[in-house]
Amino acid sequence: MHNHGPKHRLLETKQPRSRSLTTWSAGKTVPLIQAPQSLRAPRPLGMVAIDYRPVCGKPTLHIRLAGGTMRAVFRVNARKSIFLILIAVIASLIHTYSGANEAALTGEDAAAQCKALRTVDFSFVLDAPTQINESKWIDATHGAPEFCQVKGYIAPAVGFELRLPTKNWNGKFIEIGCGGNCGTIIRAFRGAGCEGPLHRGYACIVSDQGHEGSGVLWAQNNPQAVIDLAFRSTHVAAVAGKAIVEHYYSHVPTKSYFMGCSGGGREAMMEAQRFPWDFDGIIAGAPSLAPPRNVMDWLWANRQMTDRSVVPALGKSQLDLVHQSVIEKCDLNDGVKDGLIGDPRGCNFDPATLLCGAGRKGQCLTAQQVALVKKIYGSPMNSSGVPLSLPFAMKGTEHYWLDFFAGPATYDVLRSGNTLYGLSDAGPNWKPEDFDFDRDYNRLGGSDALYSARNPDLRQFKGRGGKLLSYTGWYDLTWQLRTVDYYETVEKTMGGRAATQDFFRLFVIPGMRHCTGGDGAYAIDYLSYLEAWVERGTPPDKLVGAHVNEKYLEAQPIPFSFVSEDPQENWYLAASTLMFPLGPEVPITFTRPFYPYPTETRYLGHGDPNDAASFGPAPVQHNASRSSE
Ligand SMILES: [Ca+2]
Repeated sequence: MHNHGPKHRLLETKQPRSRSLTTWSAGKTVPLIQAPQSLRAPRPLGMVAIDYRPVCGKPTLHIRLAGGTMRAVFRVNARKSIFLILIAVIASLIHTYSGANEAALTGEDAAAQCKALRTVDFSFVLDAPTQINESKWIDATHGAPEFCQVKGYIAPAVGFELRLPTKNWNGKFIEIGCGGNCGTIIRAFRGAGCEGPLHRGYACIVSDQGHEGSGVLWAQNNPQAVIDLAFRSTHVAAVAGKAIVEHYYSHVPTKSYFMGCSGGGREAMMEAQRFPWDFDGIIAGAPSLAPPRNVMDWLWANRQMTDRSVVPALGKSQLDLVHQSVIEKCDLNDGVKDGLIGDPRGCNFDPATLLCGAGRKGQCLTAQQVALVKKIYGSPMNSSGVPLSLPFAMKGTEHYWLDFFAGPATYDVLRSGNTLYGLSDAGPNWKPEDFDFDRDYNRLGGSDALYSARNPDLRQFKGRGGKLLSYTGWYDLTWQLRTVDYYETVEKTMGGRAATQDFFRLFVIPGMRHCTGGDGAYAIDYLSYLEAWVERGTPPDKLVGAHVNEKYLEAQPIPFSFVSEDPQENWYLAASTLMFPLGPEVPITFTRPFYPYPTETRYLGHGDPNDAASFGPAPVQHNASRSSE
């Protein structure tokens, strides 16, 4: 059972709008529901189709305009043909121009059509029968554009909100991913949600991925809801969203995008792998590619930090010591001493150098603490020392360990994460302490088949012209190595680096935490780079990121109930609310360029190290995979 209230009766009460097509099935003619134009074929604007075909034995010129809305047939000689073709092209351009005007709904028309959406029957949408419960006009406020707010659900229970701009509709559609276990629509509208794309003129949709509320109780005895979270909700929201967009504007979107991070990054990869025709361009941020293994990895670090105790085995002062020692050792691996390290896999810091004893003055680590730090840097292992997964925590992340591995929210995240993604039959009384590293890793395969998005065969997505931009941070502290591993596997599958980078590029940002924030230049306008790639054919050879001034972040309201005593955590939360492109009011501390993986960024040796212009691409050090799973 689950908690969705009265929104499930759609299919019993609604009738298909059109029965104009029929097909043969099981010995009788059955109705085939007429899908909206977007589901059948794109309606080209200003298309001219010209061909010669004999009619009654005479050569005849056929001219067809705008997907069949006009048709002309002429029996002519060659000279007249050229004249008529010119006329047809001009007519085509006029059609295109008038189409663009038609798309710009304004004033009372827009408001009335918005309100009327609530009564439109979308139950006919193929694979995504949709009910609109509410359509409301929202006036422009505080610099935000006016829009039509549409709320509803896709059968049986994928709740969504769609925002339809009016005066500034750019003709495009975007879906924004959710995060964590989802279950809410509101969260995805903040910061990197629909607000930014709406400013740019996008029609923007986000779903709750098929359930409401936090926790995991909704998943119990509810396989449909599990499937919706796993992969279906993202697809049907795209299908339903496009159908509503087409109805409202009388045009199919010219381009469609998906953008998400973390759980939303997983949705992004799932789309590229399973529904490659949904989107022209996809942004997959810090994708949670293998949730069952991710939660086991996290649990490993938690187990080392807490060892089933309420007092972490490593305190803030020890972790700060380790962090500072790592930076001292490896700061120059990007060519500049600035407190940031580049690729941490090349950092050979040994925590044993901090062991208390003769020759070590000041702060130090006990032998047990040294062993713990090494274990946290390493892969989860069983008691025989066999690695069970990829390493989790990279060097340079130590100052975040206390909050992330042993903080107040960690326990609940691990409990719900393992119950849902890892051990789906663990039951409501299961505790993270119960996970057995000698047994339970071998129970993850069932959930993996549902939730994981690691298929490296992206031929269909590439073949339809799709572009995939993925990113993660070296300080992500979750599954950055799995993202790198996936990218490297795609290169092997798709025929090498060039054959991959012409449609899929990964950027690994030094010093960036999960999705955003941290010590690096984490503020990056990914959507603008993707638009340039998809719409103008300009691939992202280089991204430029910014590090936003902490004082500015401190002054931003944090739209979460959780406020930490550690200012770094609050800066991180505030960073997730930044909108792109960054406005001129946002103060920048430094900027830095990033190149498609595996190319690293390196200081040129001269110039202001706070300026991206002082950096360039380092020669690729390694072509072979450094990680495997
Ligand atoms: Ca450095």
